[in-house]
Amino acid sequence: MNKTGSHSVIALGGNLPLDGRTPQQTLISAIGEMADSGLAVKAVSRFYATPCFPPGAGPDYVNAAALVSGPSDPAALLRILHGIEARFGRERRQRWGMRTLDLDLVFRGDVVLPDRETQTAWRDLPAEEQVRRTPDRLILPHPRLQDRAFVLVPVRDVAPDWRHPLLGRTVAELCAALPEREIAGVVPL
Ligand code: A4P
Ligand code: MG
Repeated sequence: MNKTGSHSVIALGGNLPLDGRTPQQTLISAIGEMADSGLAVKAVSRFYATPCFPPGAGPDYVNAAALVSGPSDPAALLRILHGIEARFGRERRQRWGMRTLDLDLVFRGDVVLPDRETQTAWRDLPAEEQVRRTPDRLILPHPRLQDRAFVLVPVRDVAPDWRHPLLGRTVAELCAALPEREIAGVVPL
């Protein structure tokens, strides 16, 4: 089994300061909290400055990714992540709104949740629906993973060879499929 077989990758992002600390400092502290919450942090990506998506919706983000091993139940892992977000002042006001800290579960091994059809339906959601509809349950792999340079580039640092269980492509291949301009916008700090 490859190294990501029983591991999870968490995408970290933030674009608002918290108590005078920069988003990068918040992300570093959040990784410390993961370890304190019982997750074994195996690798951390570089930190990147990334243009806000959608464009103009706020300041640039800092994004990173962490490879962890944790509870075998991905829902239990997401609960831990939500607890950490709450401790770092995250308020859910607006979908895709500005935030001090966003922790998304990108994948857990090759687990597909809740099932192939539902994951595929969320993945294929038309762009105009994506901002309007929020899943009420855990979707794995994260349905927007393959579209986003600000997720794929940090994830490539920690898990380049992980293969998407439904798309059949590795993270490195998914990255290579994105427009070069989008990859170039993700700049190491
Ligand atoms: N949910 C379902 N599946 C998952 C999963 N795999 N990981 C549920 C995490 N959560 C998952 O998430 C909404 C609901 O999705 C939750 O109930 C959760 O149980 P949320 O974190 O409450 O809301 P959100 O963060 O606004 O949504 P989401 O989908 O995490 O937002 P995105 O799509 O991550 O967008 N621009 C740059 N440059 N960098 C960024 O990091 N982030 C966003 C947030 C927008 N623009 C950005 C960035
Ligand atoms: Mg989120």
